[in-house]
Amino acid sequence: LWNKHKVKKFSTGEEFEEKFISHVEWTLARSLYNCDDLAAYQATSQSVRDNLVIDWNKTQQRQTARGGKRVYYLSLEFLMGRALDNALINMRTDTSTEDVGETDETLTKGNTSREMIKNAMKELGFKLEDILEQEPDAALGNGGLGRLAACFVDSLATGNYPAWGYGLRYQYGIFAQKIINGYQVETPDYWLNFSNPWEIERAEIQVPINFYGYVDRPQGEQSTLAPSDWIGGERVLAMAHDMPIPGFKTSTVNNLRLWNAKPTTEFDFSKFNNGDYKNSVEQQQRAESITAVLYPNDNFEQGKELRLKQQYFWCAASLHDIVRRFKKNKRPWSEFPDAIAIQLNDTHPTMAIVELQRILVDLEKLDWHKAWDIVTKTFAYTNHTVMQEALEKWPVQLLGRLLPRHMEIIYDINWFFLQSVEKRFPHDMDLLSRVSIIEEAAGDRQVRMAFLAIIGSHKVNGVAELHSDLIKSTIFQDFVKIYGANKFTNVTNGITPRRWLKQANPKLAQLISETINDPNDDYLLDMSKLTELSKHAEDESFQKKWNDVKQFNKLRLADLIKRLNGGVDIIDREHIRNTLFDIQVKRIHEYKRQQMNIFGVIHRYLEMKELLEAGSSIEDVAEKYPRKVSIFGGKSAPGYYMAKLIIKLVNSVAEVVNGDTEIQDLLKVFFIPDYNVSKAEIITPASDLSEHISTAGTEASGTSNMKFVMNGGLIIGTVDGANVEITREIGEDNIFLFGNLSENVDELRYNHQFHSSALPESLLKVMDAVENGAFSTENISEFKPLIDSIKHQGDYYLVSDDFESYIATQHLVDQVYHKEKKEWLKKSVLSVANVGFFSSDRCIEEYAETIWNAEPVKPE
Ligand code: 26W
Repeated sequence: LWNKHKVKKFSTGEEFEEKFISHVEWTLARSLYNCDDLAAYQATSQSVRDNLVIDWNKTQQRQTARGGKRVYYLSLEFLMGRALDNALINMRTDTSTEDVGETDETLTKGNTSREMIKNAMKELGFKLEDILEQEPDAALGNGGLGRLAACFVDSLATGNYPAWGYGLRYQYGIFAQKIINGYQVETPDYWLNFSNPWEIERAEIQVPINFYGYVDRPQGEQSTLAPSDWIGGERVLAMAHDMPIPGFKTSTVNNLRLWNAKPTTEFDFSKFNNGDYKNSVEQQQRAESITAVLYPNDNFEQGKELRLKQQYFWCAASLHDIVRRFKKNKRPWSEFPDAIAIQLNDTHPTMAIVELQRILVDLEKLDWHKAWDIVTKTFAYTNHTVMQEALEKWPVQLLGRLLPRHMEIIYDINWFFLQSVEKRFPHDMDLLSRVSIIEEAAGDRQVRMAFLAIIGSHKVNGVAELHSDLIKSTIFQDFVKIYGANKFTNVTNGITPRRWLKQANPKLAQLISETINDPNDDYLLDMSKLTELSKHAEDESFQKKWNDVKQFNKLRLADLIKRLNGGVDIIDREHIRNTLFDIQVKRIHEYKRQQMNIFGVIHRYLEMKELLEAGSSIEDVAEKYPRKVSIFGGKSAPGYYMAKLIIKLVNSVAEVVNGDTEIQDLLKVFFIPDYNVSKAEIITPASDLSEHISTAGTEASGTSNMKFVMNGGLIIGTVDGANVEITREIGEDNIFLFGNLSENVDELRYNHQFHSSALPESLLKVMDAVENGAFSTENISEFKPLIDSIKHQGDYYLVSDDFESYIATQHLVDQVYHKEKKEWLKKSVLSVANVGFFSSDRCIEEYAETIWNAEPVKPE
């Protein structure tokens, strides 16, 4: 009977329209007469979701039936952005005849399912572009780490890997950034305001999670290694919400499971007896606070109890879910690591290691050592930062109170680990205290989560070659000595070309598919096909088309900037072809050195003014400082004073420069408020030049550098993170590198501390202007802390050491862009031609082969 009434996917425009209308009428309970763009977005998404759900169900059945190894990606952040356009691009409407009766030939082509829906929407009276704009970003992440997780789930589905993502369903994503009077102001991102058509609530999947309480052991049992009972003191429920993750050109639809905290319905007799009804309701409501809000820090650890609660809540729910699925197959526990690989996205999910050990020992009664063997074979850990202030540490006291049994287990893990170290390196007390999971600092003892993650994993990887080398020679040096170098490996980050090329830059995608004769967009699955473009790099008529696409995208960004600037246009559209768009968008952080960028802008402005004062004509000025728009964007952590000051300085400089009629539009500065994924899709394709200028050795990888290159933008950058491999792939002639190398950073810092070396003239000039209030609005010494950090506090990020080579390289950029346009365009084409390595598909394949040992499960 089930077969007779099989649900059907829509596969024609006609069928889509039918679906759409029924969702308007039934799901939304509206009529076509009062269906606005928002309702149309909802109904379209529901219709598309229906198709995905059919494939999603089949994918899960297939993956279960084939019984291969499953991969679980644990990430506290998934910065997904919008889902609808992505689904339209990835979705197959061309299922086999078995599914839909007849196949519509036209639907198998690259673009057509999106085109088909666009046309159908038009017939229904809607414009697809407007409908797409209705969707709020799913902004459940801070920056690079969260967006990486989002690119990974896309590539995992595209590569047909049986893989799920596990995360938290925050009610508030990363805050929305308002710029008021030049300052960042944070406002809550209540993204679930309208119902979210992309999530499927699994009310049947509820996992009880405990906190606090105490540990109990059978009478007479002294050893913490023995199965123990943890009697929790507070209990909440984790409820699953699933998001379908469609692969590109495959019917594989994977799952992203996000947990939501809910109160239990358990009855608290003590409260009842006290007659304290109101208090017991309040206690219940507290449960929901666990998944209320994403912590808005990037690369800075605060150590708040609620954050640890979030982490354990999520790890415990996910592990419970994974173990439940494993147990259905009744395989022996020893086969757990053959069935399951769990990847830890940074140290945030490290408690999953301890939780699995607890499940195996306390609940499943496995011998401690057998259990530990299973645990270490299951987990692998990715490190994303070497910055000390970002390394997670939890006070023993706090962890022991919140999770008493886990604290015991951590002590035992540490005990066995230190014993093994002692055996191999006898009498080295220094080594033991350096590698101990417990840091014995004066007063408060802390659990070092990165060390626990290393000890509990079989592989540890960094995210770019330089970074992976650095972690081996610095923060994890002792562990290389203990475990050998093979435990440590590199998987260079990547980005999904579906979103970051096809979706963000449809014009470029079209030009590419025409030029390399790939009408079905197969290059999006095999980016090595792009090398074909090299042939055309110097072809003038091709260069013109290439440049036209860039101009189109720059105009699109100019429109966005105008809108964000209250309708006031600051970009001279007539000269847009000869205006260099110089963009730096990423989280605001001292190590990323937005301050150096804005100092460079100030330097340029002062030089222009000086030339004018000395009697130069504006044409002469333009000769040396041709047209440029300097664009910034990014959020600061709410409590990060210096980063917020940098934002204020950028806005103050913008006000002065943009209002100065003497320089006649030769230089403009704009800070894009509320930088997010959907804005990045407009911004990235529009860059001529983007800035990736972190102090060498501080940016683990960077991924926006890859996005800009994939869109034909050139890079000005330091020899840091993935910039190194970008240079290797696209050729050193096609990137503007500058600055000191990471191997010299320690010495330079040392010099700043102990010798007061003279700062470069160019930088002094800039700092003088800032100090003299040239850009101050409120009080003259407003920006003093930014100057002091360089002049008097050791210039930790080495702005003064790199400034001159930065300015010189910017000058070179101007010359090539304005005087050697053909050269510029050639570099741009060659960049795209050789960017293939940075597809997250390559990256996922490396994880699968070298870390997970997992195989794709392809649909028939
Ligand atoms: C606990 C506070 C906290 C929050 C987030 C510490 C650390 C983080 C992240 C690990 C920071 C982060 O996003 N790192 C970035 O990860 C990207 C993806 O690998 C890299 O491209 C960036 O270089 C790195 O800064």
